[in-house]
Amino acid sequence: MTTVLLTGFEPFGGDAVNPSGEAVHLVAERWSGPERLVTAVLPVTFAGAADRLRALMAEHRPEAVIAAGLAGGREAIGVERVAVNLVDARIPDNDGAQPVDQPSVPDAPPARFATLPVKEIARRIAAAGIPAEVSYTAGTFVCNHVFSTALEVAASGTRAGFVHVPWSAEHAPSAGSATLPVADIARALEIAVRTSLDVAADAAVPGGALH
Ligand code: PCA
Repeated sequence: MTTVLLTGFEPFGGDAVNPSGEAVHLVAERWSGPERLVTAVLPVTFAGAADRLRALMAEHRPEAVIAAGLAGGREAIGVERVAVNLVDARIPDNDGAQPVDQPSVPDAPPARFATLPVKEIARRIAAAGIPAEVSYTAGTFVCNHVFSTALEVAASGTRAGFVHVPWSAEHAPSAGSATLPVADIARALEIAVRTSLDVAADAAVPGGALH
């Protein structure tokens, strides 16, 4: 049976909740197949997150892997295209570790591209009325580290990618923060999963960023 792995993250950086983890729970609750969906919430630690992802991929051998995380301040769902092979932590992780200027995956290329149909995923999420865009940086913190790891492990054929989500409306850090309802975040992740399973080639439409 086809298996897809969807992960979110625990809270970090002083936030009480992480909408990526909450949304992953919602997706799991209402998943009706026919594929098998495996979900997990990863620790926001350099030492733990990548190991956990590697273990999950080894155990479940998914055809597709989508990791999701919070990008507080963003206004749209960001379907990440580029994983840079760099760890440079601007804040400590949940272990208190703050590694600087290290490769995410030793002896791997400087960057890798997501192997999901990123433009089509963003297009379908936007068509569902949820703001979405292709993003060209997943940062250099734990999310990018997990994204790089997923692409390293998936080099053998699994499709893999990363989706950054805004703060949830239910747990906005302050009035005026850019947010989305957690139900919309969950819907966006569902669309990302469905599109990754159903669409082999990405939409050949102009994208990119001017700056
Ligand atoms: N966001 C952080 C780490 C965990 C998360 O949800 C990031 O973007 O790296």
